Amino acid sequence: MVTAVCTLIPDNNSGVSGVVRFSQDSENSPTSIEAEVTGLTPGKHGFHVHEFGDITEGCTSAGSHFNPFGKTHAGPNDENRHVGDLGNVEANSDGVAKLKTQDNMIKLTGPNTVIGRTMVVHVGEDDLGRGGDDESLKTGNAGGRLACGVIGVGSGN
Ligand SMILES: [Cu+2]
Ligand SMILES: [Zn+2]
Repeated sequence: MVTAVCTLIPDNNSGVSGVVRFSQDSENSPTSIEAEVTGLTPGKHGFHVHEFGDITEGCTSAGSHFNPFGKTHAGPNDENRHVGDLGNVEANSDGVAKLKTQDNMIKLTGPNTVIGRTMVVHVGEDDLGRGGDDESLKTGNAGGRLACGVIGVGSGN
């Protein structure tokens, strides 16, 4: 089993933080993802793996959605999507979002591992590529970046 972990750190004093944990039994098995994010406004917030493990200029320097196969933006259940497209987390009235899912495109081993890349939580809801405009097919119109963190090797390996 391979595990990975990401501590989400607030960008521009957003007050949003969290932890994301990943585990994958073997190279071809789905990756389990568990996230808890706090300090959000209630509702949906875009949640993606971005390309670079670079947060030197805050979450902006993490670049675009991780997209090693050159696809357009979509949702986690779509076959054609960015690898990093995990859709949304949804915060309750206390501003806490919990996500527990499995994903077949997120890998923790091999050339397209997400370890060393960055998780980002957004201000707005990801429209999953169904917004009907160009931006929807790039970013899902999820808006600015509230928190991010580089995905690192987990202690459970
Ligand atoms: Cu994003
Ligand atoms: Zn995307």
